[in-house]
Amino acid sequence: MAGRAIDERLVSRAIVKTYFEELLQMLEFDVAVVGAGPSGLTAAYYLAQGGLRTVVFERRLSVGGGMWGGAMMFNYLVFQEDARPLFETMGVRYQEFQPGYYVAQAVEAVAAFTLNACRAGARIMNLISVEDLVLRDNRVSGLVLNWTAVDMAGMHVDPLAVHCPYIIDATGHDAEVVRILTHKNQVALQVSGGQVRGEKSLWSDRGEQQTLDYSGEVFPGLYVVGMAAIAVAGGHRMGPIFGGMVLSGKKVAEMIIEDYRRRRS
Ligand code: 48F
Repeated sequence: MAGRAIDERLVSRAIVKTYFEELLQMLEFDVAVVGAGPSGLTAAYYLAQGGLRTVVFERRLSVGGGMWGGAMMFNYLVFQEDARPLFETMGVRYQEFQPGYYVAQAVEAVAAFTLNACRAGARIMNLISVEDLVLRDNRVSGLVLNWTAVDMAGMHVDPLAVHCPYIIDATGHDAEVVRILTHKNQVALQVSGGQVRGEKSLWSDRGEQQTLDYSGEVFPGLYVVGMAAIAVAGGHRMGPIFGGMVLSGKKVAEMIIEDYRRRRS
């Protein structure tokens, strides 16, 4: 190639220096979103838009969670009227299939939600797994992180901890963060029964409404969105319709922004 010769040492230096300078800034921030599926990416977008320092931790190499595959690998997703403004905000193209039923390409939706979250200022850290929480004075106040590769290899390597006053469990069907909290600490959640109830079988209409209703704070500092909200409160799964997922992320982002501003005023 014409121009200066490429120095591979500079390529390495650019990556290492930029990553670790940023990581140092990220030891303390405002909101952690665990999981980069549709609900987590939406929450991250609105939180960052609202001016909160937001970091998304995603275990896998790829973001998007369960959004890529549509349903049974037919890679279209469906959303309903209430969610149409949100998909428009994200710039996702769609078609009306029947009045009130819209279809969009799953891959385009993942790309659009991801780009919007990044451009709004959220930092997405992939390949990092959340393995525990920081718990202080009956409030969740941080996360314990490790490389997913360490986890997969079963290596005995200690994790790192970061501090943040708000944490969102957007880990999907397993509600992993909430389960870690209750499993390790014998605490009661702010939901009926005080414990994770587990999701019920598919009922799309009811599940969509429950996704919104059950999204919120379940323990001081810990919020649930998307399928994690359904799993914690014992709602119905809804299948490949995504309106409830994204509206749930928006709802919780707005709750956190309001609480954050109230505490600082
Ligand atoms: O499963 P996922 O897409 O969650 P969601 O936002 O959306 C659910 C829908 O995709 C679909 C559905 C609705 O129609 O039923 O399933 O509720 O994304 C969850 C993400 O969290 C990551 C996981 O890899 C996935 O990308 N994740 C799970 N546990 C951890 C994690 C963890 N401990 N640390 C980091 N990331």
